[in-house]
Amino acid sequence: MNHGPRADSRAVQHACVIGLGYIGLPTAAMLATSGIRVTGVDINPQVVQWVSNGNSHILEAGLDTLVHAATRSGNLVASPVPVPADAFIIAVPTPLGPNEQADLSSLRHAAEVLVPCLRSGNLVVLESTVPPGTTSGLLRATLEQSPFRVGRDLFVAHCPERVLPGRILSELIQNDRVIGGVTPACAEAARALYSRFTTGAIHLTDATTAEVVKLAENTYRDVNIALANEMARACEVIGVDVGEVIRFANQHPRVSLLQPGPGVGGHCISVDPWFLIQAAPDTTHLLRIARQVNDSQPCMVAAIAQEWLRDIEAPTVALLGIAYKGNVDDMRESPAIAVARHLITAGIEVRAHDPLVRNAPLDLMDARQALAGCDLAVILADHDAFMGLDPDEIGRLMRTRRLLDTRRCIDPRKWETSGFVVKRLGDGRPERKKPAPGASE
Ligand code: SAJ
Repeated sequence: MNHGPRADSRAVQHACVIGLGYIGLPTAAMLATSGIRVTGVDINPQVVQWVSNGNSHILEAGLDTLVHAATRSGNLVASPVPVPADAFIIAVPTPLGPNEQADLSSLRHAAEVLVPCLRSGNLVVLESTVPPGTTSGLLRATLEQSPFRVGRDLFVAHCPERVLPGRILSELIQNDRVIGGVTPACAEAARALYSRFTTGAIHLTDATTAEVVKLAENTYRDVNIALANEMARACEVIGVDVGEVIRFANQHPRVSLLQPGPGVGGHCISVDPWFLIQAAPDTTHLLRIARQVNDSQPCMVAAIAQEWLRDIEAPTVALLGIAYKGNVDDMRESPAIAVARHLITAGIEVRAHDPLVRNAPLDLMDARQALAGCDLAVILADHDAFMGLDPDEIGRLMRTRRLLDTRRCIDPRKWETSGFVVKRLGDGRPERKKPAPGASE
């Protein structure tokens, strides 16, 4: 097999990172601080302006400092369009489109605009999560609109991002990476670039296998969370506490159950299983069911709240934490939106508070405003900031002292001591405890 030109790590002196989002910006800043000149590209002029000024538009531990250092050193510049470089990394959104099919329009656009910049010997790496066959299909075909042929003049590989929002910078360095090349030489070329900043092992394979590996990782979590959510429902019926069940089951050396919650949000876990279903619709029944279970959690949470508030006329609910999970400011696919929608449809007044989220499709209030006169507080995201909440103070603000903890993150005894009735998802209580004497309920 002719593997084309050989990969040479020293060849990459200038990289162009297309898409300065949750993955692209940290990757660009990391490459720049590893000594490579980087042009970060984004179609959003505000992002280009923001990064050019040395700022991160994403709330992520350590990222502001890294972006500042990268731009100040002169190694990171931002641009609205790609420029010729030795290597290109594509990290653009690949959301779900209509009918649960992948929307690859941003990827198509990114590949098309980099075609005029291509030169012989270039490396193009796709980091975005995509349906199987996209790297060797759509991406390769678009790049070959240039005079160059993949495997002969160009190196093309898929290196799926694996970092956890909230721990992006350390995981970018430490996590193992799977790199799939359109040819083996393509994978080698990408390895040479990633080994500039990765301390984890780099595993080489073909492009489609790497795509399926990424989808398998996130699908594993989706199915596991669906199992935890279904266990929580079963424990409610049986009358035992799912938290204790999971804790003890996980003592088994080969069991690792995840946690129940208000639903699965974020741009990955709730989306990626559909890319597998799209590729193999007749053999992915379990994946569909898991998606249904997780998608129905917000409705479950709203139903529990609604049922609990039946004895109160014109009740008001405060949603605490509307990000898709704890300690992030990210609202994408957040289950909080669906919980709010269900409650509003049921005629319940809904207020929302999140100490981290800046832009939300719900009106946000500060904690005191949101809780004043409320009948139920519902914790939807386990932000660290909520662990320090003072139940006495909150109890004085609320009309009725009820707390529904969908993340099982607070200590119920502390709140019960302050006169709260506390319900945790899957706690299997046959009936809610009566409030402590003297409580305002
Ligand atoms: N969730 C639960 N129960 C749990 C764990 C999570 O209900 O036990 C919920 C969360 O609250 C959230 C959703 O699931 O709404 C997803 O959260 P997550 O922390 O599992 O995942 P993400 O979307 O923040 O990041 C994931 C990570 N994938 C894996 O852990 C396999 C990350 O490594 C990936 O890089 C990222 O997706 C991605 O971009 O694919």
